[in-house]
Amino acid sequence: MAIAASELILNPDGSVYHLNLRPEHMASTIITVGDPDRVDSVTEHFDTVEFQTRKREFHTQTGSYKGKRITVISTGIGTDNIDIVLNELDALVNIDLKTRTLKKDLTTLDIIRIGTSGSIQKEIPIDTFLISEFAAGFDSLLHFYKNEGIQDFEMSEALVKHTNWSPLKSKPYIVKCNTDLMAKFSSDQTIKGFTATNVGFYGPQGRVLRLPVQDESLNDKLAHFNYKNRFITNLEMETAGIYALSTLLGHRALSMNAIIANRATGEFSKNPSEIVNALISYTLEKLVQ
Ligand code: R1P
Repeated sequence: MAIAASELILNPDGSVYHLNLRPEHMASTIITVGDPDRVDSVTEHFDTVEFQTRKREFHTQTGSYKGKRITVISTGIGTDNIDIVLNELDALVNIDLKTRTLKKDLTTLDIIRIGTSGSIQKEIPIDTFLISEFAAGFDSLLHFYKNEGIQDFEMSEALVKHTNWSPLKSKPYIVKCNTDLMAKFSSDQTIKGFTATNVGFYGPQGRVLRLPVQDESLNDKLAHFNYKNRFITNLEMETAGIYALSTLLGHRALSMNAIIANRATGEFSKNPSEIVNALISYTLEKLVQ
């Protein structure tokens, strides 16, 4: 059955609605970044850039690094954008856009996020590389999809109990990275982490400017959550959504975080772009090894 024009929206040139991409524009290895300007910071290392486009917060360039074809795309901030990016990237490879029908042979994408993040553990200093082994989504994205078998319900229950999680907030979902990618990108330069993906930057992450928060000890409780010796290490705003939808769609995903802040000590990196650029170089090298 063909997918209706209202459900899979295409632009007049045949590209997908938000990303402005046609299938020939994308590689099967994707790097996602939050900041649209970070796309250039990645592709400045490339041998060639064959294509680029930009619409809203979605800036895309495809090119090659040491002979490997890679697409770099910005997602903007938040898992609401991840819903758009993951579904449209998947449609580009797994739906025939002419007939609007699912392809018989599905393509698996490798999706690597290069993001910035704040540590909530004193022991995880600023200017380190952290790979998210697990992610806890405090947004509700996964709850909108049928998702049997991909969440760790037991760990989620333990987190709800430990934090006395308000039932007015959506229940955290806990998902995992692709372990083959984690092995490929890990080294003595990286630490393995458990990332909390939050729905906002200020109140949801415990930053108080003028507005008091519902639970002012949430970050502290998160930092002390210990589930079978797993500790929540850092906060950001996309990883859980990427892991959740990649797993549901059959893609492989990994989130690499440049730790630019330490919320426990109050420190912020003196040169955040240096650590982000170092993580970009590290990730690109690992991709071609
Ligand atoms: C907040 O400043 C943004 O920075 C982090 C958060 O996840 C959020 O998107 O990641 P990026 O630097 O990749 O955008």
